Amino acid sequence: MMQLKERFLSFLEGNRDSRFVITSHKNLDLDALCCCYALKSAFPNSTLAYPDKMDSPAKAFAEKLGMEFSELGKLNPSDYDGMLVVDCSTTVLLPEAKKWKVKLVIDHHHPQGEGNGITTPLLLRDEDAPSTAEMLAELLPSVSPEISHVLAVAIISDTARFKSSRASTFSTLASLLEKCGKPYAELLESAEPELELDEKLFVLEMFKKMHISAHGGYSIATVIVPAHESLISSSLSEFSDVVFAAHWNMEEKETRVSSRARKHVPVPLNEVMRGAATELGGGGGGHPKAAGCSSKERPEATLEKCIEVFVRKLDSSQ
Ligand SMILES: [Mn+2]
Repeated sequence: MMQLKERFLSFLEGNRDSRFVITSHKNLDLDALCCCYALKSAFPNSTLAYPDKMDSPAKAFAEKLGMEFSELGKLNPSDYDGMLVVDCSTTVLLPEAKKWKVKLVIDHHHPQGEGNGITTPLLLRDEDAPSTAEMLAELLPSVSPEISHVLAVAIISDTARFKSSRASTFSTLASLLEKCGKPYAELLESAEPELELDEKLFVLEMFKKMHISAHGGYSIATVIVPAHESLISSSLSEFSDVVFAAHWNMEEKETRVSSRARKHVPVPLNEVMRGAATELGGGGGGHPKAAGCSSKERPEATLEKCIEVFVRKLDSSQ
């Protein structure tokens, strides 16, 4: 981490006043949103942008703090000194990066597939960091009370309330909490806002549509959903050991899968997603307990493949 910090600080020294666009992956989550915002504190002339949309916790928090984000597609690369990317290092989740000169990438995800990496002269990656926010708390030379607030919310959210954490997650969070002076309960409400009634009803409807199986002592739930596949997979994984939720994306003519595993499941889902995607002509990756993939096959065939790859990897691990 020390070496990453030196590289970050020397980049900062030469580029502090530059006009960058700071952005992250599609469907901005809290870690992505908050890291963009926190990074701008070090590059104050920069513009914040999102590639397509924000998920609902990110949207609510951006509104609460009055964060201003532009639509990335409406910005012209020639008006800026380049792009900085946080919480993402793959063009699968940020295709626009190909049109920009990306000067810096800060990410905690495992690289996703051959040839999909965002091209940049400075890649700061820490795969052991449970959130990019934890990396930024360490990298930034100074962190104001407001930025402490923002990074703390991102850490609580991206660790799924500390399901993925390490010792420094707690010490970093403790110091951020002290600096921002906010009660933990308020940060938790921002990190995990209560769902709207229609969202809750939608999740409950999807429970009725799921298929249930078991293999090697683990329950597997699969479901085809009309939207919100990551909300559904994380909701179902409150109970099922493994979940695959698939959604057919009409525009892209592809299936998107969101998968989750409970903490005792020995097979890393990012490997399952990468394996399934490779066999189905798509991209895949993520984290061991939360991953996703795209596929050119229909949802039914894609889910079958996900289960097949999971079972194969489970059998070879047992
Ligand atoms: Mn993240």
